[in-house]
Amino acid sequence: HYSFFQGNPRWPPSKTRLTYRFEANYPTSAIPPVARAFQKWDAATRFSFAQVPTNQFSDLVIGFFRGNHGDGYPFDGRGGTLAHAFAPTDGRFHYDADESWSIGSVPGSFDLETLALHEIGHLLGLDHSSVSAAIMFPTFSDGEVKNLHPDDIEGIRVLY
Ligand code: TQI
Ligand code: CA
Ligand code: ZN
Ligand code: ZN
Repeated sequence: HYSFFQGNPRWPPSKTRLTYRFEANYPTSAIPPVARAFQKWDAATRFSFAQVPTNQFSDLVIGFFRGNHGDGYPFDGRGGTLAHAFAPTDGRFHYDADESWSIGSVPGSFDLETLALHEIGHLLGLDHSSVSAAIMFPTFSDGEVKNLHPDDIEGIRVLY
């Protein structure tokens, strides 16, 4: 079953359009899988998402960082934490640049789109789920590709 963060933080109900941009040194190969993840959340919720240029204001900001990168949650090299995102309405979503990233299922690598689906869930206000097929379930392996599950969609619909 889905869950929310302490105090149910969420985007203001009037805010249905959320913009996102990439920051700093991101691989351009990450743009299409991240865009697909936003499209899937877009189709399943009241939100619409639009990418804006790197130098413009946006609600959500996506970056690739290694080690200590100034937000108090240092990455840990290969293994361990893969990515993190903050609860509403912070908007920051970081990938660990030291991980091996892939597009689709590649043993030993992590699928950029599946990670984005999970971290966008956090950006929107979902915490972890007890449903093993849910994107918000707290276990994820290399080579695994997952999709949004009715439990994730129900969680977002209840929150908003
Ligand atoms: N990163 C953790 C995660 O995204 C970071 C984290 C732990 C977190 N608790 C949180 C972020 C609460 C926001 C709110 O869950 S991770 C998984 C999972 C990670 C973990 O790199 O360990 C997935 C990334 F859920 F399988 F454990 C993606 Cl799917
Ligand atoms: Ca790591
Ligand atoms: Zn970070
Ligand atoms: Zn998580």
